This record gives sequence, structure tokens and C-alpha cells, in this order.
Amino acid sequence: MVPEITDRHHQQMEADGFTIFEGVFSADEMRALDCVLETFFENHRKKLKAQGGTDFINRADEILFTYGIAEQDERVAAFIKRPEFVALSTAFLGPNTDLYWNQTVYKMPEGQKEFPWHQDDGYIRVEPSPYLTLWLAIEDADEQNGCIRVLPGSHKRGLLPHSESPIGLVCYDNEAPDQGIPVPLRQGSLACFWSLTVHKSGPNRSKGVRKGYVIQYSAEGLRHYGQADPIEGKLAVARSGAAV
Ligand SMILES: O=C(O)CCC(=O)C(=O)O
Repeated sequence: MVPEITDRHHQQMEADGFTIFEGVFSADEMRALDCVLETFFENHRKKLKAQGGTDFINRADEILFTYGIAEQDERVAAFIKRPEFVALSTAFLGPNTDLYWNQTVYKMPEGQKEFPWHQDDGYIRVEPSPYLTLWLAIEDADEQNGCIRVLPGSHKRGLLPHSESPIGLVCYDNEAPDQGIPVPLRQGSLACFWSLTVHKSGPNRSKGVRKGYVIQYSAEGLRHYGQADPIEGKLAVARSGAAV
């Protein structure tokens, strides 16, 4: 269901750097996406094994990242171009948008590890910044299973220095008094935030896998920082406000 994008959403993005869209997809739609993704993982593993290649999944112990899915699977490519995403990406980025990055982030049950405070811009610096991150709850995400947490207003601080940790880059202290706010999401809901918004996610202490799909959109023509040419090979999502 294409969400209503209100002034309140725009004001929250401006002031806090994030907003929420509840119930964008139904449980049936999320189960269908889950099936498509599971088939993709299985086929891809088989293909890599046959080629004698290494696993494309970057395993950070309890957290499984699988990226570049829409670029390899036409059913997922169709999903990230759905009218819901055309509406959201163009509302916040203007009429011409591309898919910048997409990855599933699955947290294994009964884990201990957090994914640390960071800005998405901290990983690869691009222009124009910020771009838009949509975090889709394939299943319910809450504090028990490691939902994301954001630092409201942190997008206004610009790009912060990041340091390395065994799980990922870190730009904010876990012991700082302000630990932001949790963003629990029901299945099919989306957290929407800027690539400069500082966020993290907690450990999955539940008995099930916590499944999130991170889909990032940019204005057409995104470039690596300081470079003139656009990054090639990005999937076009909208032109003049309409689906491509
Ligand atoms: O899904 C998560 O647990 C965190 C993912 C995240 O922050 C990211 O991909 O930038």
C-alpha cells in the first residue's frame, strides 16, 4: 500500500533525521518476499559452490549481511521498484531516483552482539549526501530481537569520524549518556532515515532470526566523493517522479 507521506513525515526527517511508515506491506507480502530471498540465498550458494568461489555473504559472527540482491534477482529488482518505493524515494530525494545499495541483515537467535553506532555515509563517502535508507521489517523487529535505534537530530552533525571494530565502523560511544531511541517495527513497516543519521541495532536475544532488508535510494547520478563521474550500474527507480 503506497503510504501517505505527510508534512509530519517531512518535518520529522528535517528535525530528527528519521521517520516511520507503518504497515506499508502486508504479512502475505512479507512472507512472499521472505520466500523469494530464501530461494535467492540457496541458488546463489549453489552457484558459488559450483564455481569454487567463496561465500558472498559477509559473516560478522551472529549477523549475516547479504548485499547486491536486487542487482542479481529480477523478482527482488521488481520489489525495490514498487510504487511504495517510488513514492518514498521521490518524496525525499526528488523526481529522479536510483537504487544505491541493498542488503539483508539477519541476526541469528540468542546472540550477544550489537551492530554499532554509525552513519551509513561513514562506509562509502558519496555525493550528494545524504541519501535515503529504508529499513524494512520482513518480520517484527523489537528491542528483544535487535531492532534499530537512532540518535534523533544526529544527521545535522555532518559526517563524523568512524573507527573500526570487529563488527563494523563506529562513530558514537555506547557509554554516552544519550543512547537515542529504539525503533520497533511491525512486520511490513519501514524506518526511513538519512545516510547521516547515527543508528545502531541491539543484540537478538530472541529465539528467532531477526530479518531486516536495508534498501538505500539516492538521487540519480550519485558520485564517489570528490569525483565527477556518476557511479555506474545503479538500477534506475524513478524518472520525473514515475516508475521506470
Ligand atoms: O539491521 C541492522 O541490524 C543494522 C543494519 C544497519 O545499520 C545498516 O545496514 O547500516
